[in-house]
Amino acid sequence: MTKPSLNPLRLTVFFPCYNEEANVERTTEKALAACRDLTNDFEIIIVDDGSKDRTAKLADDLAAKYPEVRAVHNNPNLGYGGALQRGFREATKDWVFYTDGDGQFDFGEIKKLLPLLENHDIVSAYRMNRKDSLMRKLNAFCWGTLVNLVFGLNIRDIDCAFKIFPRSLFDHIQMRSMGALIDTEILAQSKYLGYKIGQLGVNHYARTAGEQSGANLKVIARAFLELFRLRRQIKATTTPHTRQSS
Ligand SMILES: Nc1nc2c(ncn2[C@@H]2O[C@H](COP(=O)(O)OP(=O)(O)OP(=O)(O)O)[C@@H](O)[C@H]2O)c(=O)[nH]1
Ligand SMILES: [Mg+2]
Repeated sequence: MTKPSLNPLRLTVFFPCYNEEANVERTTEKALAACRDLTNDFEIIIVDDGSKDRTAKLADDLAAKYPEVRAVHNNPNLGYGGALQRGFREATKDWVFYTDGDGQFDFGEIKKLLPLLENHDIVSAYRMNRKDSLMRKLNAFCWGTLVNLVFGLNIRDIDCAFKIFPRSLFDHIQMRSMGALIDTEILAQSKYLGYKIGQLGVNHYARTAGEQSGANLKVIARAFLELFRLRRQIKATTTPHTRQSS
C-alpha cells in the first residue's frame, strides 16, 4: 500500500453515539478543538446510532453550526459495530481516527499517535489507566488473550476506542461485525494483509454522563458468535501477506 501523507494531514475524526444527549455537544467541541490544533483539512462525523433520546437532533444542530461537522444516522440502531462501519464508510479524508462519543478519551492525544505513523500503517492505542470495574477489566483481559491467540495478533487492548487508520484500508477489508468484534475484525484482516500496527498508551476517563451499556450479556454473547464466524471468514477469504509483528 502507499501510505498517505502526514504533512499536510487530511483527517476524518468520527465517534459513535447511542443515547449520548448528555455528551454529544461536549464531545464534538473537544473534537473540533483538537482537530483545529492538528490541521486545516479535517472533517468530524457524528454517527448517531438510532438514539432514542435527543442525540440525533443535537447532532444535526452541531452539523448546522459547524461546517466541519457532519451528522449521519443509523436508523434503527445497528449496534456498536454497525456504527463504526458507518463511520469508516462515510470518511472522506486520507486518515480516519475514531473514538467513543461519551467523553472517556481525550481527543488531544490524537497528536501522540501521529509520530508512530512514520513507521507503522495503523496505530491502536491501549488504556493506561482503564476506568472500569475489576470484573470488567478481568473479562477484557480474558477476551483479549483469546482473540490474540485465535488471530495470531499481539494487541494489548484490542477494543480500545482510540485508533487511526489509512482510509484506503477500508477498500481492502470486509466489515460484517455489528457488535463489539468490529475492532478485532478490522485489525485481524489488516494484519493478514501485512499492515504494520503500532501501539501506544492513552488516558481513559470515567463516564461522567449517560448510561453504561458496553458490557451487557447481549453484547458479550454476540461477540462470541461473531468471533467464530470471523475465524471462518478470514481463513476462507483473506490471502495471507507477509506477516509482520506489531
Ligand atoms: N452500547 C452501545 N454503544 C453504542 C451503540 N452504538 C453506538 N454506541 C456508542 O459506542 C460508544 C461505546 O459504547 P459504551 O456504552 O460507552 O461502551 P464502553 O465505553 O465500553 O462502556 P461504558 O461507557 O462503561 O458503558 C459510545 O460512544 C456509545 O454511544 C450501541 O448500539 N450500543
Ligand atoms: Mg464508554
